[in-house]
Amino acid sequence: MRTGYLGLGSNVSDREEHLRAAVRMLRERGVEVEAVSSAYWTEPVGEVLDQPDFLNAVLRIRTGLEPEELLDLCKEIEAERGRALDAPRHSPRPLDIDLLLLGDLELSTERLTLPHPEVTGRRFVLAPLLELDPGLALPDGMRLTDALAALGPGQRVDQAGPLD
Ligand code: PH2
Ligand code: MG
Ligand code: MG
Repeated sequence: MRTGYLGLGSNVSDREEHLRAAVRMLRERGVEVEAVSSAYWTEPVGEVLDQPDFLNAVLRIRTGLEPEELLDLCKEIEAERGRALDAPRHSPRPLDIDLLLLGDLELSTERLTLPHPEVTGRRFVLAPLLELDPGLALPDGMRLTDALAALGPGQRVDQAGPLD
């Protein structure tokens, strides 16, 4: 069993319901969801800025699944919430589930990189991660409070309400 962290995001239709459904569906499929962060309203970051605001959250999980098995499960749940597999990268989506960290694994395959390469640069990931675990560090020792402090201005993130 490993402890891991999943990032949830939605910027289509009833965002809160998509995030709640992700928690429910992960639990139904045997992933132990130990902790759920608040939901956060966040402005789009990355390649496509002209799209609706996201609702983001982070989960702390316990699972015996191997990384690619967990990835498959996340993709399956995304698809069940109506995410089109052939949609262009970074287009608006009902549900995105990203593997952020899984134990102290560091790996890079064609499908998956752990830790998620964008963890340290995204306020919409760091804020909910640090809400759950203020002392959290990456396997290489990088403290996430330091990563957050190093971010420049921008990337609006507003804590909304609890998800569970
Ligand atoms: N996800 C992206 C790209 N940009 N921006 C915000 N605020 N939240 C996201 O979840 C997000 C994003 C790609 O998955
Ligand atoms: Mg993502
Ligand atoms: Mg994703």
